[in-house]
Amino acid sequence: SPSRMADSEKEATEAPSIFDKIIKKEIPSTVVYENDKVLAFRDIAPQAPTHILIIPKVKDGLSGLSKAEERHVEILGYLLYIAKLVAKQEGLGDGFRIVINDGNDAGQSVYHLHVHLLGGRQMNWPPG
Ligand code: DGP
Repeated sequence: SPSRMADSEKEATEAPSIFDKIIKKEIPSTVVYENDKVLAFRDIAPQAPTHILIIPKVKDGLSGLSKAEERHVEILGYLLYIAKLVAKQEGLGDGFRIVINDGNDAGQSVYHLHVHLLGGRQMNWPPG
């Protein structure tokens, strides 16, 4: 739990990322959905015809899913619900994929929790 984390680890989970600047509109992005809790915007390096990132506006220590605590349960569920709404908005009636990369082995590059929504083509399994 955060109370057991070393100060350096707490710093890492709270460190700002490029997504803070996207939330504050200091960096432009193509927003497809927004409310007081979440922001959904197009990925800068799309891996499918539709590739959207859905993020919580308040990070609250969620640098990645591995940092989730019980207090995050509501926002975690909400992110998936918004992913479903955005999938519908994007016309992904034939299917879509949700991805959360966590940590080095998954190739996570931005340490602010984000749900990838991918669609518009046939997805492969297993993923790379
Ligand atoms: P991940 O590898 O799971 O941490 O995904 C991070 C994603 O964020 C990656 O697919 C590229 C995207 N990304 C990084 N910087 C920016 C940016 O400045 N704008 C947008 N729209 N997407 C970004």
